[in-house]
Amino acid sequence: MNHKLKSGITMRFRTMATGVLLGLPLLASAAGSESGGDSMDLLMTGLKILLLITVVLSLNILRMVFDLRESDPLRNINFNELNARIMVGFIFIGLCLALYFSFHFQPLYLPEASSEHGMEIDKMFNLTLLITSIVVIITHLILLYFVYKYRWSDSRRALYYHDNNKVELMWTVAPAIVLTVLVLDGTKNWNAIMQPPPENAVEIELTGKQFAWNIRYAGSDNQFGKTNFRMISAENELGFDWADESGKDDVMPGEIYMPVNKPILLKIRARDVLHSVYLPHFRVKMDAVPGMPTQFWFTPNKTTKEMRVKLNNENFNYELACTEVCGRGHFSMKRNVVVVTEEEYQEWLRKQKPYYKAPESDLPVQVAIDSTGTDSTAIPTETAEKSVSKKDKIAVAGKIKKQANQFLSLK
Ligand SMILES: [Cu+2]
Repeated sequence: MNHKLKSGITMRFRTMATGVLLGLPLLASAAGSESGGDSMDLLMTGLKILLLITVVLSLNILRMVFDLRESDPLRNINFNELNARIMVGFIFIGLCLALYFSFHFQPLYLPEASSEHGMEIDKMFNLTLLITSIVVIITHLILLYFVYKYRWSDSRRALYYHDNNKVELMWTVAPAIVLTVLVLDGTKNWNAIMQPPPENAVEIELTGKQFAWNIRYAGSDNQFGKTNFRMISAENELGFDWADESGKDDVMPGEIYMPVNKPILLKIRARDVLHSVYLPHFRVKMDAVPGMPTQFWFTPNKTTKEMRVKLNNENFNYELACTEVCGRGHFSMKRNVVVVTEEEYQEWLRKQKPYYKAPESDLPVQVAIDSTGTDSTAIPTETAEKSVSKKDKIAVAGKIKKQANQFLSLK
């Protein structure tokens, strides 16, 4: 029997068998994790394993038949040539698909930037994408060429080539320069975002909790009230310390309102676990860390109305999402964001009611005034008691006594 042919078949068979044997435990574990330990699923896993063993044994028999006949139906194929071509096709098609899909899925990329620094960040992203795309395409084309050109050949021996300092210097220095330019550009943008906000910034506090965002505005005094986590309760979401007067006008609306073209300072906190503030349209993303307040300032430059016209979508809304998987209800951590003109913002702010609710005893006595201007309902309790005459009291007592006797006689 042709020794070369036999060893060829054996090699192919061994590769196949190794693949199957490596795949078996993986398949079994995958089936196991899906089933959740059900006996029916266990049976199915067993059957799958049996099926695989049957396939392996059948292949083994097939190999023995080839050995006995001393023939290989695939003997006319030059696998070395075929592999080289498949490799070229694989990389080339992969590259084309990558390019195609990067354009095809463009509508799913980040939405158009609606903040000043957002536009700078987009420029940075696009520049990085352009440079890296060019590098990927060129290096892959070179890879394609060399893979094919230096495919295995009987007539060629590999050359021992240790190193080339010139080439190594080139491919170290060139990316270093490009990366330095990109990083410097990024640092410039980062510094612009991280510098202290302008004096006139509108402050909004966002507190993440499982699973909602608490939004707080400082109210008319422009000062957030003190909070203390020990005071958190169902009625006191943020743990306001009501001894601090500046907290009594703080408002906690269900939506975020922001005036356009004005710096907004987000003060970010978390009540329980890590959350993350994400305002994709404004290119804002900052973690909310329990016990460590963070902040981010930016300037929105398109109102919600403008965006609705621009996108031709009546229902468009900016949104705040949580982008740190913070637990089961993570998906529900969403809030509407509305960007309006300065006048509309002030009007909205005036309508907001403070979060503080005075305890019952602190409430001023509600007094109804009739048309004559005299107080018709306010009767001080002491006087009211006196106004019930002795005669009335005796009548009521008699009635109760009569009812009691009736009840007893029934028994
Ligand atoms: Cu969250």
